[in-house]
Amino acid sequence: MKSWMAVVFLAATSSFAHAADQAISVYQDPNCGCCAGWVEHMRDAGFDVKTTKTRHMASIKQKLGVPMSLSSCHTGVVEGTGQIIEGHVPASVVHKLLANSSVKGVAAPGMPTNAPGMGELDGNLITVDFSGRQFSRD
Ligand SMILES: [Cu+2]
Repeated sequence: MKSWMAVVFLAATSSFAHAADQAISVYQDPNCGCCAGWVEHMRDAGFDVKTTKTRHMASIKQKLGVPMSLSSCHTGVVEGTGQIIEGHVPASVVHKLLANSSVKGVAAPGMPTNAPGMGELDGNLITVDFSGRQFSRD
């Protein structure tokens, strides 16, 4: 009986942790159409995305520690871990980020046309961590 209860408890806590990992707050400019495209991509992949429209993206990025040189149109914060997602980062790369808590954030700098919300992945989309090192290629 006791071990059965322990199993139920573990299952409940791990699914709770999973849900928190999947919650992302996204800040975007009100006029950004491709931002909405990326949010849809993330929701399709099972992430729970909350969006905030704001005209103060530059100060938000600064506050969250996004390097100016890596900035894109929208900025996401993983609620469970505090990790940052800058721009049109594929959902598969966000999973890779979540698996490595030592990485503070990952960016798809600028507005790459071969990224989710912009266009089709072509195998050449490079994302970088916040020190500018390559994190993924898709
Ligand atoms: Cu964009």
